[in-house]
Amino acid sequence: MDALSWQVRRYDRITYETFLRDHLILNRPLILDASHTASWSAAKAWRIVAQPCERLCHEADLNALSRYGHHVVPVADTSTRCFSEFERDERPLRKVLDLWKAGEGQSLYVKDWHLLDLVEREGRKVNEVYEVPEIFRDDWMNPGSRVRDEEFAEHDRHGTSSDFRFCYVGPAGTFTPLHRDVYGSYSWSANVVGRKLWWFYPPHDLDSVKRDGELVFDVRELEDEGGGIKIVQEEGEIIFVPSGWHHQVLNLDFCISINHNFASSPTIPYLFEALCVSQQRVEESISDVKEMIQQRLGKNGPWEEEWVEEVQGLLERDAGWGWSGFWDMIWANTQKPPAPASLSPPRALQDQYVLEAIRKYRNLPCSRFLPAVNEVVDHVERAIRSAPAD
Ligand SMILES: O=C(O)CCC(=O)C(=O)O
Repeated sequence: MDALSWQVRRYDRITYETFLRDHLILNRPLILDASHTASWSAAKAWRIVAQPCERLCHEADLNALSRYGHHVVPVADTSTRCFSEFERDERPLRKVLDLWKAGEGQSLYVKDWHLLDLVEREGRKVNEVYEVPEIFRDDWMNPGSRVRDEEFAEHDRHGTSSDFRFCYVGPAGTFTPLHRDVYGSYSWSANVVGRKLWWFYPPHDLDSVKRDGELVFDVRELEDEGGGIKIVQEEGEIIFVPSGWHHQVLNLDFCISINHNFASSPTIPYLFEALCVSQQRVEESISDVKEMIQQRLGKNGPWEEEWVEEVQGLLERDAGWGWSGFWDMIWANTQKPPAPASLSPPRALQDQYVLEAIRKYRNLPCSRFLPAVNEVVDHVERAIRSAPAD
């Protein structure tokens, strides 16, 4: 095993307090052992005992996945690179399963399949697949059944409750290139079948995985693989990926995994920072539009309002959300916490994260031109300040 792999602690049991203190707040990875998924329905339904085998190992039961054969899923061809990703298309899962059963399609990787959302839309419950481990229940990005709640839907005009719960299925050798997760979120990933090899690179230490100033696609192209933390995730284990950590993942066996991107109050500074970076990129990419608006309305005229609106619109399309979605998410989750107090940060700490984000947001020049967003921010602040102390 790699010399640095000790940096990823493995737990057979962990309390929420330890998870919060040593991993959420310090932003460090961890692994939960296979006992955390042993009772999942998928752990029983999707595995066949393989033989002969030196260790206890399983093969994927592709027939069990056939019940989802009608789901149209994203499929990456990991033998064909396309810019910073692989070539992708969408097809009914049935077609990919048929290829695999015939021993073909060994480079195809079903990625970002919204299995759990589709199961819910079909009127069933996600417990036919899994159960979210307790320490990950304070999840501000996947509000689950609250999406159907009218009050939440009112605060969901900008797609903040899009689904970030995925299933990944692919043969040995398929892989996910070097990347970090969307929005500055955390993620967790559970191997239901098979083992994966992970390479981790902490934030702010990425020179070793760059070539000509650009991040490499596949760290295996580099001498010493960029010196990252390399760790094997065994079948049944769950890995926690901290915010902003780059990672690459290789399927060592035929793998089926469940992955969530998630956020909670300790993620707010990372989400905030990531949104500022995305906004700056959008502003730079359409600086010509800014000049056009300024010419039309005059540099001393009311150009900023139109410019900010333009930037927020593009940000929502490009990055998936803007300030409106960010504050809607905070409002919704502070009003209706997704997890009980025992599985969430203490109220005072959560308030501290939110109030700091309010302070920073109000210092952004764009915030002067977003009256509807500011109304939500004012609501959030008022709710915190008027709440009785615990
Ligand atoms: O399992 C994979 O191929 C990728 C998983 C991943 O990158 C993640 O969960 O963040």
